[in-house]
Amino acid sequence: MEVKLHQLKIPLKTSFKTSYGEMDAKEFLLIELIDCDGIIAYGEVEAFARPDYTEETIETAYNIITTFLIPGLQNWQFTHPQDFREKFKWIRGNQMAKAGIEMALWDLYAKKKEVSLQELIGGTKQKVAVGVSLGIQENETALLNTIRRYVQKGYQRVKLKIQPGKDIRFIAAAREAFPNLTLMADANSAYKVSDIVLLKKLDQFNLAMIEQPFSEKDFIDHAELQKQIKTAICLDENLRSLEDVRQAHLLGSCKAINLKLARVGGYSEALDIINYCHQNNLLVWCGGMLEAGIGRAHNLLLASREEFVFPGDISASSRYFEEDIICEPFELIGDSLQVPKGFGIGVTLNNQVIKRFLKNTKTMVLR
Ligand code: OSB
Ligand code: MG
Repeated sequence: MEVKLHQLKIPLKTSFKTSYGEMDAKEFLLIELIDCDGIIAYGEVEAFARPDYTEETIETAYNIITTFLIPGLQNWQFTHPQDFREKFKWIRGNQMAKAGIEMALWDLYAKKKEVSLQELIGGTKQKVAVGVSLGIQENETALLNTIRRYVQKGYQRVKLKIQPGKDIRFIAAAREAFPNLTLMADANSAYKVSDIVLLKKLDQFNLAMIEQPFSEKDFIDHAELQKQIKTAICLDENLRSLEDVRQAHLLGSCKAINLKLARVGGYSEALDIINYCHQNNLLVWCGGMLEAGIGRAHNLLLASREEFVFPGDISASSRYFEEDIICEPFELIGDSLQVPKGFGIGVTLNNQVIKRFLKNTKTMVLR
């Protein structure tokens, strides 16, 4: 088997601002596995350039992949992609590095079996209703204009990033202008327990949920806030595994789960989390990492499972990019995206676009 790690950097159409920082390009690793029969499979490593969302960066992921994961695949009698998680359990953390390789192995396995990856992971929907995540805007007018643009495109669920000073007034303005829109807020850990009084004011705006108000290590303060408000709290940064989801549930820290393949180390853990949420009445929905086409396709396949009833952060390719890296960019039809068909992941690389944004490729050969 041969593994190619492509380092890409694609400019975003507009910069994306959260409570922790601003991004104007999507930098990531594209994983290409080529097996002995010439079958090609794909994964995407979603770690960002800076360790500000989680601890991982592109560089740390590159290191874990080239030093441990790829060499660890040498001589491995790979029977099912589900075995990947157990084999590399000894590597602590580094979920995004693991997820990039694991999702490519699932694609490879599906292509070898000549089935769709969607079928393999239990997805059934042909199309998936999606939402959009909007970065923090300069002022309320800019925010309302931005929301309006996306609503006109068809999005019916809008997530607004918030931070101290750009919260209550922004959300109030959005709710007033769009009384029936499914709205939610995401703080990316920007608040402290002393902000509970302020956060409780968000309860009046009929938000679908409030995502990750407190620290990425905190379960206790989230539980306290959840006790005091009727709006569902959703956790994101905290949840790296099924065990984290279980703790959050048992402590009452949230009612909703933002599930990202990248953040939990891939499909095996994600599927266990979906089952747990389904059995325990937690709303599970698919989050996003400004994925390029390969990561976006993997997200969509996952979100095509019946358990996903709340629209995910899986917007059309054109939300972030002038051009996507796949030949079948995702386009909004109504409020939905079409799930790719065909063996494996169901999308193919647009080599012209890739060439334009490629910084480097490393090839590793396994025997
Ligand atoms: O908190 O969900 C988040 C993007 C980068 C890092 C964290 C988050 C996000 C988003 C955007 O909200 C989701 C997307 O559109 O891909
Ligand atoms: Mg979030």
